Amino acid sequence: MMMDLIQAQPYPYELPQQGKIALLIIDMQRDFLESGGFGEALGNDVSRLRVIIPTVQKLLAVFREKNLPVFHTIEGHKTDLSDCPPAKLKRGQGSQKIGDLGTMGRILILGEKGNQIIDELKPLNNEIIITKPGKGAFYATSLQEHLQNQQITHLMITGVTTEVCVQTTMREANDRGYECLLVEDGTESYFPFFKQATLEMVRAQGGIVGWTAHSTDIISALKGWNTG
Ligand code: C5J
Repeated sequence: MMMDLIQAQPYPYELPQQGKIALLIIDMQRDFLESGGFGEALGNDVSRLRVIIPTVQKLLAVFREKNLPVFHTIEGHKTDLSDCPPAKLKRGQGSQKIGDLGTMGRILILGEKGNQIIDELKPLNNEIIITKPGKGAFYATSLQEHLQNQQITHLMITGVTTEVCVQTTMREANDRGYECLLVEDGTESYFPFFKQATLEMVRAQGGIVGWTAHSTDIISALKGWNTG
């Protein structure tokens, strides 16, 4: 049987013959990509992350066109912060912390303006949004249950930031048996060195955490792929 492959590192990534592939878009929320949110409160230049928006839009369009599942995640906490461990609450040296009032509402709080996914990647009604209190998208969420219910075996991972929520999620997914592909130009960090290190780390040792690939190779393989 002919296998459908995506050019990837450390070697070609096989599209599933059985099972399904889903697109995971991690934390593309205003808190990290716009001024006045959590990213800026931690002292970062949030404009750095915006370069990946067109790439993620293109991938999203292909997944929608082919009727393949898409999951969005949002990092955020309940209004009373009961799901935020004191250690996380205390971290950071900026003047603003999680729960403080910023220019986009309370920082990193579910439902606030800053906590919404950016307009450019607005989820459709049939796309699941996973809200998460941690960095990994599996910790204290229903993601695993949704993936299992939909027989998803392969994950294409995008979003921010590469070395924090994206990498944590990819490692969690790898430990749960998913075949993970990190989209090189569909993820970004406030620190270029951290992004590069993460790409190299996950695909090292024969793909110890998974694969990495460029979006153009992914899109051309997906377009020619018969999903059955
Ligand atoms: C961070 C994230 N960096 N989405 N969150 O705190 O990577």
